Amino acid sequence: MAYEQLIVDRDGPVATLRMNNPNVLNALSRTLTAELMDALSGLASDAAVRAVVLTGEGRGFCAGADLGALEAPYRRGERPDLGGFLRDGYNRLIPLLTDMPKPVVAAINGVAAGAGVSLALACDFRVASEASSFSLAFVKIGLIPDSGATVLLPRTIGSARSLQLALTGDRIDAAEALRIGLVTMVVPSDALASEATSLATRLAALPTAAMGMTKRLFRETATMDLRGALEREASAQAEAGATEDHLEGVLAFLEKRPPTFPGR
Ligand code: LHQ
Repeated sequence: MAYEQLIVDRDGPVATLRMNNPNVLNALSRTLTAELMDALSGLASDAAVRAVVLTGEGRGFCAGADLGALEAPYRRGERPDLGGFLRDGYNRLIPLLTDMPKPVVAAINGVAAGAGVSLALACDFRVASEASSFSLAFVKIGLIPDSGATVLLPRTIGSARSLQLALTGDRIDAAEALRIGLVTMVVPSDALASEATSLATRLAALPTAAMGMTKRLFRETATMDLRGALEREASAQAEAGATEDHLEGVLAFLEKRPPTFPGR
């Protein structure tokens, strides 16, 4: 399907989504938000896709909410309901990434600000280019971190550093993002696409069903006590144990050959 502000590429089992609103550093317009939701919903149910890459065109990854859209109503003296805006938009978008039943790699090509940081946090892997930077810019316009940032950021880098970034809105560079664990890999800008694709390609050959269940377990057990988590693990392991991937993994090990996982 052709989109206005999103490019979708398929290379075998890897799908790459490129946000394409570069004049505003891929700020999340209503169009881009709707297109991301449509594309991610399709990829979630497409068994032929076994890993997803999310990146941006131009020098931005994503500058967060499209503030241009607020200009007309604010100048007219209107105050749109931002809670409703979130519930209709980003609150539906973010779970499409976190709950994607296959791995999602953020290839952070440039600046990520506001909800753009949240988008990156909702992905499973964050590979950043040396040109990337990060700002929880919400506070600079009198807002609170949204789109899951209040949960996903402290879960990723701890609450003290999260609060510092959230309260100051300070922009940090790729090296600092790596140091504090906000991203897991920093590569030269011209190597970003190939590094992210090769990671996604490697992930796409692994047991997809077990990875989807692992993501689900990490989400569910985050708020559980140990005994509850042990029980959830047991029922998920029963599901994983019934997959073709599990059978192939065990047989390949016993036969001393590399496994070929069908992804189910
Ligand atoms: C933009 C944007 C942008 C429109 C750059 N929108 N045009 C918010 C509101 C409502 C409901 C609920 O949720 C939220 C969640 C949020 O995401 S709040 C946070 C929103 N984002 C921001 O506040 C970030 C605003 N942008 C910036 O602070 C800077 O642009 C950053 C730090 C991202 C990049 O700085 P520079 O590298 O110096 O680039 P620039 O500022 O020159 O931007 C380039 C162009 O992109 C420029 O347009 P122009 O026509 O002058 O070339 C900007 O106006 C436009 N742009 N972000 N979010």
